[in-house]
Amino acid sequence: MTSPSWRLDHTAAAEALKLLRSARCVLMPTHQNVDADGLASAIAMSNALAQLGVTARPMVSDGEVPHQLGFLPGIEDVLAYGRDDLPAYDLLCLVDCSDRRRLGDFYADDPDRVNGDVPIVNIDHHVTNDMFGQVNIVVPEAASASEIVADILQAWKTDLTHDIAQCLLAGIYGDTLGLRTDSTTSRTMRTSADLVDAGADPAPIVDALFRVKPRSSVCLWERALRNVQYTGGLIWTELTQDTFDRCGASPGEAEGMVNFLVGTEGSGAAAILYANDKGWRVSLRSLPDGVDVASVAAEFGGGGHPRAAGVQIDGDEDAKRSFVERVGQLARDHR
Ligand SMILES: [Mn+2]
Repeated sequence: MTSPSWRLDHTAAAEALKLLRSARCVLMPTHQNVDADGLASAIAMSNALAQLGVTARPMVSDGEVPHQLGFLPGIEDVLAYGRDDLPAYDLLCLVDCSDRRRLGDFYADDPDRVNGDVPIVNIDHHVTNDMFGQVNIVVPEAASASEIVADILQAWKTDLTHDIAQCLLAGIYGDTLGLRTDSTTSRTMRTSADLVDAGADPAPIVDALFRVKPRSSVCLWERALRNVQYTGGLIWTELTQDTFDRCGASPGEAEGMVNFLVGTEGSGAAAILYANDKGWRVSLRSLPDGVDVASVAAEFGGGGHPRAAGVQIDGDEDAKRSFVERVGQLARDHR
C-alpha cells in the first residue's frame, strides 16, 4: 500500500472544463484493446458533461465494444469506430490513453486526426504519458483514470448519479483487480467507498470482470498454460491467431491470464505474447518489489506502469527470443 500522495490540479480541471464547454461536439476515442477503466471513465465523463450541456461521445477506437463490458450503464450509446459514422467533432478528450498512437484504427487510418489541429484534453494516469494535450491532467500516482475523473467531476460540481458512480467504480476495480494491486492506495479505497455511497454496486462489477467468462476463454487458458515456458526470472506463454480461431475466442479474452501467471513462485515477472502480423503484442506484469516492467517495456518502445506494461515486438523468432531473454535476465537479477 502506497500513500495517498496526489491532489487534483484544480486550475487544469477548470481549464479543461472551459475548453470542453467551448466545443460543439467532443469525441472521446478510447485506447486500443479497451479495458474497463478506459471505457467506463469515458462514459462517466460524457454523462457528467451532458449535465453541463456539453455533447461528448465515447468511441471504441478499434471497432468492437467488448462483450465483457456490456454491464456498464450507458454502453449502448458508445460509438464503435468502423461501425458507426464519426460525429462532426471539434474537440478530442482522451482518458486513460498514454500515447496518441494507442488510439487503434482511429489513429492508424489517419494520424493527422491527433496532430493538434483539433485540440485535445488529456486525462491519464500512465507514467509514460507524453503530455500531448492542450490541457493535461496526468496523475501517475492514481491507480486508475476513473479515480482522477471522480475528482474532476467533484471539482466541476456535477451530480454523482448511480450510473456515473457505477462506471467509475467499474473502472477502479478493473485497473486494481478489485482493490488488490500494489497501485491501490487508501485514497483509491476512499474514492471507491464514496462511489458505493452514491449508489455503485460492486457485485455485478466483480462478476462481469473477474468471474463470468465464455467457454472459449477456458479453451484459451488450457492451451496457454500447456505451453508455459520459464526463461530466467520470467514465466511466459504465447498465443497465436490460430489458437484464438480454434477456441472461437475474441481478442482480449486472455487478458486476465498474465495476472494469474505473475504469482508463480520463482518467477519475478510474467508475459503473454500475442502473435500478430508484425510480431508479438506483449502484456507484462511483475509483483510488488519486482522488476519495473514499464522501464523494460520502454527499452523496446512500449510503456505502462511499473507492475503492468505492454509493448509491441516486431520481427521474427530471434527478436522474440532476445526480448524474452532480456526480460528473463532482468527479472532474475532483480531478486
Ligand atoms: Mn487505466
